[in-house]
Amino acid sequence: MAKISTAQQERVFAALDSFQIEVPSWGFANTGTRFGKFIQPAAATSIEEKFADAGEVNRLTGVAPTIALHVLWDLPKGVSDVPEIKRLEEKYGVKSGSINPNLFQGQGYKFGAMANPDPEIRECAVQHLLESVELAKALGSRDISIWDADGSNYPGTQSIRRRIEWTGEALEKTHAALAPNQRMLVEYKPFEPAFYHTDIADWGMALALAHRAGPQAKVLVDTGHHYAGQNIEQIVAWLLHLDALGGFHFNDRKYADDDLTIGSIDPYQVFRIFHELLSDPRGAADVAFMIDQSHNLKGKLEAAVQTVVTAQEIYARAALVDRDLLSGLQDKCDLVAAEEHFRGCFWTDVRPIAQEWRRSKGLAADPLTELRVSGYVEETAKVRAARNAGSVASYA
Ligand code: AFD
Ligand code: MN
Ligand code: MN
Repeated sequence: MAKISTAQQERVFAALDSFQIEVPSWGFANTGTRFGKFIQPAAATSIEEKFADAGEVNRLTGVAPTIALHVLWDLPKGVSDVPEIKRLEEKYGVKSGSINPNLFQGQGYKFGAMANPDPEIRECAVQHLLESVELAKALGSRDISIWDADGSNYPGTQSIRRRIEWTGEALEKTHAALAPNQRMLVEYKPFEPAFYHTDIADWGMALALAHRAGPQAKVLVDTGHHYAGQNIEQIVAWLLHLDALGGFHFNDRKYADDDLTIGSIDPYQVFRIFHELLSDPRGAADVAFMIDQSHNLKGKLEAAVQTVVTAQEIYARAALVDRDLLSGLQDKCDLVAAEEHFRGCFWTDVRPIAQEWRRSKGLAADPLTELRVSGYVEETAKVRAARNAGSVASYA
């Protein structure tokens, strides 16, 4: 393997200096699949414990200073929860990040939320979105990250066209409430929980809805929300080209929206996505990196640290690419030389450089090992085990 040049080392350090990724509050609590949950003794059982765990991930990695919050799960009392959240931010050293409305759990949303045929239900959804915007303002959060679970399960049971209009209206009203420094991220997902059509099924629908909503609306790419074989880095390139990319929910998938650890199935795809970002002439500075994973089998904290470190190190590999050299080889159609440089960077072990960067920042060189020797998980399990034992039993 080619030795890493000084220029490459400098690019990697610069990339690691700019790299930040947001952890999801729901990644620390017990979650499961539709077949049940396997309760973890050390899982977070309160918003304070979620902040504590997020704080530990940031203490170990130094690159995860914000936590994504889910409105109903983390802020059940709305704005009256804000003082407590501010206290937790101070205590654990992590700030509130993106605010995630919940338009998928309410019983009234059985046939949809923003696109429910009943105008009263649609209005409830809009009110929830507007409350979420106000919550974000009170917390100083820039992004309201909207995942629309609406759709239908059988052909002919709903009007796709009328639902487009209803969805557009709701997002337009939400956009109108944004503060000048806020953004609305429109997430797309081709299926689940709706299994015939999803109202926002792909990047084109999300883009059209974002354009209709207004200039502060952008598209959110959840890497698990694509059909098998889709070229996600091409979607990323298009959204960057259109200045329409708001951010990512990172995870990996083998079959569906599996929310597996980033890079665990296809790390080369993550590298190709990061290459598009690092190649963006505008620097892709405003593209939010968020994790959307909630591990059922791995330990919550271990998986969170592993995820952050994996994302960081694949980003470092993408920073190895000499984009001027690559561009020249592309112009000459020197295919093998271009590919050898590109994939050679992917295959380069950047862990030594990453460890050197961490030491230069006073961080543990190997956060995962540091977590394991810290005893944090064992200590929290002692405190939380009883509460977790009382949680919903796993599928019998
Ligand atoms: C689920 C959905 C979607 C959403 C997330 C948080 O598939 O990705 O962003 O929950 O609400 O993963
Ligand atoms: Mn997501
Ligand atoms: Mn998802």
